Amino acid sequence: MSSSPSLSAVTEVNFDGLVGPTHNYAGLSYGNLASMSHRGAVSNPRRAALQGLAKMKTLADLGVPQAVLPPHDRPAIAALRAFGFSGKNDAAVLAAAAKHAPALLGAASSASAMWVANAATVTPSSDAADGRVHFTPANLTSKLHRSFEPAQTARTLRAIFADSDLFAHHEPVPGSHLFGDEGAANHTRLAPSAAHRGLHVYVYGHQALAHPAGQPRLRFPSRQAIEASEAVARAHGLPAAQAVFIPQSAAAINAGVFHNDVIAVGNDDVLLYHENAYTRTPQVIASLRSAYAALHPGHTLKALRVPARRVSLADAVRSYLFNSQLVTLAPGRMALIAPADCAEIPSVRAYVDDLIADPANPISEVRFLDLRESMRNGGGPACLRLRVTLNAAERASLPAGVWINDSTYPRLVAWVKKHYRDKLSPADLADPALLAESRRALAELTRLLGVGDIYPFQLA
Ligand code: SUG
Repeated sequence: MSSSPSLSAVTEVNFDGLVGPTHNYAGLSYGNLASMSHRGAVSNPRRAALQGLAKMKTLADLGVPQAVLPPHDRPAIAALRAFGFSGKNDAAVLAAAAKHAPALLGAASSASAMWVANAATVTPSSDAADGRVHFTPANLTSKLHRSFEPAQTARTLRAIFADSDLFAHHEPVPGSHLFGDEGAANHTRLAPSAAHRGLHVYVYGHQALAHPAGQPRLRFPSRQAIEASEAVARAHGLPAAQAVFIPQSAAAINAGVFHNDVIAVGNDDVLLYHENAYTRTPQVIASLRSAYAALHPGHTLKALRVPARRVSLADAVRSYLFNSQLVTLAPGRMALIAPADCAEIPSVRAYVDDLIADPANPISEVRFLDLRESMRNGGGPACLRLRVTLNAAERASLPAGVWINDSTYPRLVAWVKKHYRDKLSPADLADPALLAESRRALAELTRLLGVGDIYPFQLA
């Protein structure tokens, strides 16, 4: 396909979740080893938000279009009210929950909405039957604290992607926790470039409607049902030839791979994957190659296998190598945006050095970024971003304030420094001042970003 001006104007935009003021370590995610092992540690929300913003600026400076998604309001008073807590005002609801159900308050206070790879699944307009960009917020039913996110995610996405001629917004996939959907973290789009039609790869952990005897034997929960992924592809009007559904391996889930983006990363025509990522990985990769070749005759998928003898599953999870972002700098030239932890684990460092030096793949440079505040909760570079492929008209319709550039970046840094604490322990979540501070911060942020009135709270 030759690139006409309208096609070359199609680009992938990374929308990163801005870390919220209540970022803390509550040990809420069973099966996510980092979250489990940091339970009760003292966090630094200010540093977390600044680390996230620094990543956004690094990407923007590399010429990769970068935008931001605002945090959710936490503690989630509406969720506490739904659990029966009441009082004359929100501070009273908070006090009652802190006294009678501190664990529930912990879940209602998580800043987990920062990991926007789990916010939604997105289909670009070039792939959808009706020519609009489609969004389905993830239902996140597998974890209580994350199940509070979809309502705000829907409000935020509708406010930013507001033009209904260009954008279509769906309801989250319904059903119980059996039909878990964790969004783009279990989805990758492969294509010769952003402008080409994409092969959408959906990775699932279980089939909810299969007989219990047919379920994988798991130590940790599977968070994605194939039925949920199929529902999203169907609702978005994706042609059958452009959708592939592949099973995660039980070994990976049991090693702490709670999302596919902890064990594989795709970008354009490259898929970097661990050999133990899938059930029968060689057959899975062969099926991807043939679906890709059928969609794009004359093109080949560059599937880069990382052998377990180079990087063990345990080192993959510890380093979050596969949670790196792979970004296109120029046609045929990509950078790996990796967590700093990858540089410190010898097997992973050696593998990355070889990957960059190998002229047979387009990955020619690596940036190691310090995202330790988020990493301690199991959130690396790729968890923090939602990829939205947009053409020029779609980009032009967005509020200007959501883009990260030389004028918005310093404003957001100043905003974080003004509002965020540099220390937070789980006990601090009961502090009514934290609720008030967070709401003041978010109210100001909506003005900075120009996204309108997206939050349900009233300032006291
Ligand atoms: O859902 N951690 C998140 C991390 C999400 C990572 N996202 C991707 N892989 N795309 C989760 O497990 C921990 C919160 C706590 O324990 O306080 C948490 O929710």
